[in-house]
Amino acid sequence: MFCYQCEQTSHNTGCTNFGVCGKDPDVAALQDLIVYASSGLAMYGHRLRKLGVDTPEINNLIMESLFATVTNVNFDPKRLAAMIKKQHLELQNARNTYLQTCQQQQATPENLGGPATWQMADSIDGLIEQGIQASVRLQIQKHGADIAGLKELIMYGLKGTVAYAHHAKILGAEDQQVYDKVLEIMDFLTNEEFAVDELLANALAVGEINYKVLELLDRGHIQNFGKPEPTEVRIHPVKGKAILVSGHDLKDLLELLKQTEGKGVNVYTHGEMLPAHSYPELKKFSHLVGNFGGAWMEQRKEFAEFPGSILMTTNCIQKPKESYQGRLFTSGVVGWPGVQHVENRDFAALIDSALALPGFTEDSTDEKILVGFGHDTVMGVADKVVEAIQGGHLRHLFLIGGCDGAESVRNYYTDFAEEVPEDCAILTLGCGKYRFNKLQFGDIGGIPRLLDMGQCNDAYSAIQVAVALAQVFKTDVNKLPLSLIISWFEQKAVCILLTLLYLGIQDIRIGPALPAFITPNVLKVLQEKYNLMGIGNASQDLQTILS
Ligand code: SF4
Ligand code: SF3
Repeated sequence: MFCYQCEQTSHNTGCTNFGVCGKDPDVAALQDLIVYASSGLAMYGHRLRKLGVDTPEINNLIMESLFATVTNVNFDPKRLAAMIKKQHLELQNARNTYLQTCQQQQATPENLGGPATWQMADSIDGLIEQGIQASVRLQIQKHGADIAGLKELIMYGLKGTVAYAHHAKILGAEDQQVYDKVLEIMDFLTNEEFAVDELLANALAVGEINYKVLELLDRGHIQNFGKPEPTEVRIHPVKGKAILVSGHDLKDLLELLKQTEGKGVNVYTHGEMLPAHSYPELKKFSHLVGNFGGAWMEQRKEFAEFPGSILMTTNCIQKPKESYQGRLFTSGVVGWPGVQHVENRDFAALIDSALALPGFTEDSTDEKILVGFGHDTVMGVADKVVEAIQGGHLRHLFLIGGCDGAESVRNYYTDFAEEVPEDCAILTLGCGKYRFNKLQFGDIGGIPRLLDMGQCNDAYSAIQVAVALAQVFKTDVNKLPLSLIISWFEQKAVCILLTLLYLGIQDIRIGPALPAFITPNVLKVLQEKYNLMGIGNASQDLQTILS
């Protein structure tokens, strides 16, 4: 196997024997084959769209299957193989539709090769062998590290984008332009030869389309759950039966809250579910009692300690410990072999499991943290923020956030947040916030110094606030007293980075390690164009920014 798509990749070069995430070589091969088959679907999909044919099945399948290959989403070979079968069937349909449409429109069909002609092997071993033939390693051998790395930058960005598009679609927010552009870019990646400029332009095109998707998702969240509002969230448990919900899918949470109403079970959020407490349509359920634990990489310890059943709705799942595997459930595209999977949001088995478990036997302290600073809330106090900046009371804003991960070097983000001077404020989002969101930051003239904007996708809110401030100050976002200190881990962070670059945002600090797929040559280009840089030492970086 060869995989270098996430930040924790082995030796920061690539996982070759076994994934640091727990992905074994067979699963890695199946995921590579899924990407390959998705490319074949995109080749036909893109051409069908040019001929005016709608391709909803292709779009849905690409979203679902690429999402399954995002880090820490689906490790279940059976579910992955079933997905591959679905892809193969759809590929045959797409091929037939393409040929028929060409005939009807008296157009000459293109003689497509590569993934468009893929014929599925008839055994799991055969699929694994086909996956090995689709490995990134062969791309590196064929095109060299720079070109292959840029191709993967685009593909990983697309994986993040379609994962967010999948979230948005669940909430009824879609845009045909997004699907068309995804097909077009994936088709482009099936070319035989590439120029660096052309690849960079496509990477920015992913950023552009992802910006649209983030907006769709923001709209979907607000339409379904109301506008996030500042809300205090309890971070210690209360006595009673308990269910813990992790991941990003707020629709799953809503349905679970409905199905648990009046059943005597308390629901807790974990990881990226924390922002749920700020949405009116979710917080209205009194049995959504609080948050338990921190970011994803704490789950093996925290899930073991949690005395109820647990639902993992999206990334990031880790190899379950035996102690809690039997009370862990997955939904959506998430999968782990042997873990019960919830279909169609029917949470009966999960609820029964929680009722049969002891739950918390006593109340803990009612310490709380504040969440819910989406763009509307922050814009609502924009005049105060502007006044504070103009009056010299608010010197600088730092966006510190993104993903979290297990490495101790990620303490950089805690150190940085702790050292931010008292006349500066912090915006945060994603699961990276758990590094410092339980610390006391106080306020500046009534504006909290730590503003939690939500999930990683709520980077959209941060961008909206930056754009609005730039308008007020009649300047460019890059000239605002605002710095971005981003922690990345998986491919959702890659598409957000591409969106920030597409928007022309400069001087971003990213870490803890730079992506292994960005080679020194490519990094040089990004440094020259955007002054993109790695993180260094927290105190020194802070000093440099403020001086
Ligand atoms: Fe390694 Fe990350 Fe790939 Fe897992 S997803 S195999 S940890 S690079
Ligand atoms: Fe976290 Fe996995 Fe990325 Fe949504 S839950 S930010 S790492």
